[in-house]
Amino acid sequence: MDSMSQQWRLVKQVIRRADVVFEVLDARDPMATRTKKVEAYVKKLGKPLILVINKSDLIPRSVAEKWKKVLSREYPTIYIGARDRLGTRQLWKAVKMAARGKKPVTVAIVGLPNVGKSMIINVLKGRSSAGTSPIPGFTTEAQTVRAATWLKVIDTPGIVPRLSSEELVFRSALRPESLEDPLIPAIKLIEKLASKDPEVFQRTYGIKSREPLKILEELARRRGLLLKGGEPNVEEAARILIRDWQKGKLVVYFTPEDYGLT
Ligand SMILES: Nc1nc2c(ncn2[C@@H]2O[C@H](COP(=O)(O)OP(=O)(O)OP(=O)(O)O)[C@@H](O)[C@H]2O)c(=O)[nH]1
Ligand SMILES: [Mg+2]
Repeated sequence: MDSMSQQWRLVKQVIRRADVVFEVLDARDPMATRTKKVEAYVKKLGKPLILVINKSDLIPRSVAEKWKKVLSREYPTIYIGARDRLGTRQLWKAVKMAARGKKPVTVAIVGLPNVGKSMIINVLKGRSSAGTSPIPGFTTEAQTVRAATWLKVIDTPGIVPRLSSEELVFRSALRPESLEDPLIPAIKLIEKLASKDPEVFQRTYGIKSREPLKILEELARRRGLLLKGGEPNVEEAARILIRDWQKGKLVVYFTPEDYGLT
């Protein structure tokens, strides 16, 4: 059995133990970071599911509102910024609403790697109790935390969807070190980000070029990443760029309109 099905088995176990499931999404592209498999499983069990758009500090509030409106047609949806403790009240309200007066209540926190599940656990707990990291795949086991006398929350490892490495890189779900060839995924990422915001590399790195390979070459030169012959180490630059996207240093976001939703 590969590790992906092991993680999924573990997440399913946690969902079965929970009364309520919070599916955490990345505000920069909530649609792309949904896991339909999770949603279908929770639905099958007849348990309430709440969509929690996290990292909303990275997008304009108006866009967060639009996503909330669109996604609320399917599931109750809130947006928060767990790192900066934004929307903590909404989070607690959602817990209470979904619990429907049931006490004690157990909430499972699930979603892709790196969306901020462990950070949300810490918000509910009121202090750091789950380890967080910019490296996707950080949490490897389910961890139950008592956030209130009546509330248990369960942190889970990120679910890695079965997608190409390009698609996983775009979802910040893959460690760039694990890529044998980071170049193609990085180029695809540059193209995708530039298609939404052509200025992003100028803004973030001060690099004017709009050509993916040139951007990587320039990034490598500026970081002093040179190969023996003096050529820029574009592979290392590719890893840096992927990491900067994962860390939210490169800021580009997608809107419901990009999905034909209004
Ligand atoms: N900008 C921003 N970054 C956040 C927010 N919440 C979490 N992060 C960052 O996102 C990264 C991942 O956070 P975690 O809580 O470790 O994510 P996770 O979903 O538990 O990840 P795995 O354990 O790998 O599945 C960390 O570097 C956090 O600092 C947020 O609200 N805004
Ligand atoms: Mg985690």
